[in-house]
Amino acid sequence: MRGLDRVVLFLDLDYFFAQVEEVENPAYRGRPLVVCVYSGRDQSSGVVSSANYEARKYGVKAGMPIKRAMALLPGEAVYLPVRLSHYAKVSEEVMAIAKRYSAKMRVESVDEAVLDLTDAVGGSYERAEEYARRLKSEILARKSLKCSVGVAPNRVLAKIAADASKPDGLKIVKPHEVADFLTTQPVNALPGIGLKTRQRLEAYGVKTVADLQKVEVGVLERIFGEKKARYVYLAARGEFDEPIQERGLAKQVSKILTLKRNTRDMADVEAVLAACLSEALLKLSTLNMTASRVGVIAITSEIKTITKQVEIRPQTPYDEIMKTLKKLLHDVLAENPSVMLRRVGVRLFGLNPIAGQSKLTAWSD
Ligand code: DCP
Ligand code: CA
Ligand code: CA
Repeated sequence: MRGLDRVVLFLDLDYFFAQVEEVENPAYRGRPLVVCVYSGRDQSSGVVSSANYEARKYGVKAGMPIKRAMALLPGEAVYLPVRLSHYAKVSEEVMAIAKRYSAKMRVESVDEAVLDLTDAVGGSYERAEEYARRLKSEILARKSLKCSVGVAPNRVLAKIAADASKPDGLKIVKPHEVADFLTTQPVNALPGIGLKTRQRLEAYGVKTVADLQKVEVGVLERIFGEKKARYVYLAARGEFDEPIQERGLAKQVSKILTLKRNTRDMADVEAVLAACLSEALLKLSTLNMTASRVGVIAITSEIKTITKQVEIRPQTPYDEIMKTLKKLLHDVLAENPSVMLRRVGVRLFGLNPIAGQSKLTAWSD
């Protein structure tokens, strides 16, 4: 006898940080709104963390320098500083709502969760659709937040479905619909394939997932390396599957970003480092952990990795950690006078749970 069809639901909150600000400040509704990570160099240096759809109409997106966003946006636009611990709290509340739909849930990031609904809905996609609708309306009713939801036979497909349905979307991909749904998607619809990889694939004439399915494993291995090639091979066929389990306790959190160009200029690197720190701190606060060490990661134009770390007090404020990181990076550059930086990152380690608070990954009903 065949087992139940697997039913996986992926939840992604729409323009999350910006939406939280919009919901809590109704006066901003309808205006372009940008949540910013200020690097502290001057009043408007730093990067965009999240933009609402009004701002996106002008071409503003996450990761863009704030100055660039200001040049694109009209005068009525609203610029707000990130409030990471607040978004983490809102995130926890949303995740607590979602958790009631399935005990098999994993929080993937501050605004994403994946739920295995197979048992809860007895393998029925009709019931799964009802679940998804109820989940969306419950999050809207209780938190005033819109989200996009995908339901499909595995996590990768469910995430692609959620992304494809944004904003305020719901997309169900039943097992017999997988092949048609996938083939029409652009390659970068696959999680893990970003804009850079898309460009590399275009050089091989590969644009859609259908094209990607025709690429031989050997070629995939040359492009992606062995491990990722296996993922890409299976994901392109809708077959990459893994059980949905809660994660174990994290030992460290990190975030690395690629610089616009190879450089040794601190002014270029600072904003990117600030964005890395804010994402790393965000992950930390979603885990309800504190860090006792912080490190800078520098990856050179020759792909050599240099790291440097120091101890910090638990719950050291953002600005202070940023100062420490700048100093560490400054030392890295001084000790390696000829290197050019290609990527930089931030790592937080020596993690400990914050006492007395619930922890996302340890929830159960
Ligand atoms: N984020 C950030 N810097 C980035 C990307 C994201 O600070 N470069 C933060 C802000 C986002 C949140 O993480 O609100 C979630 O990231 P998403 O990529 O899901 O972006 P949004 O939720 O803002 O947009 P979407 O509606 O496309 O999901
Ligand atoms: Ca989102
Ligand atoms: Ca997301």
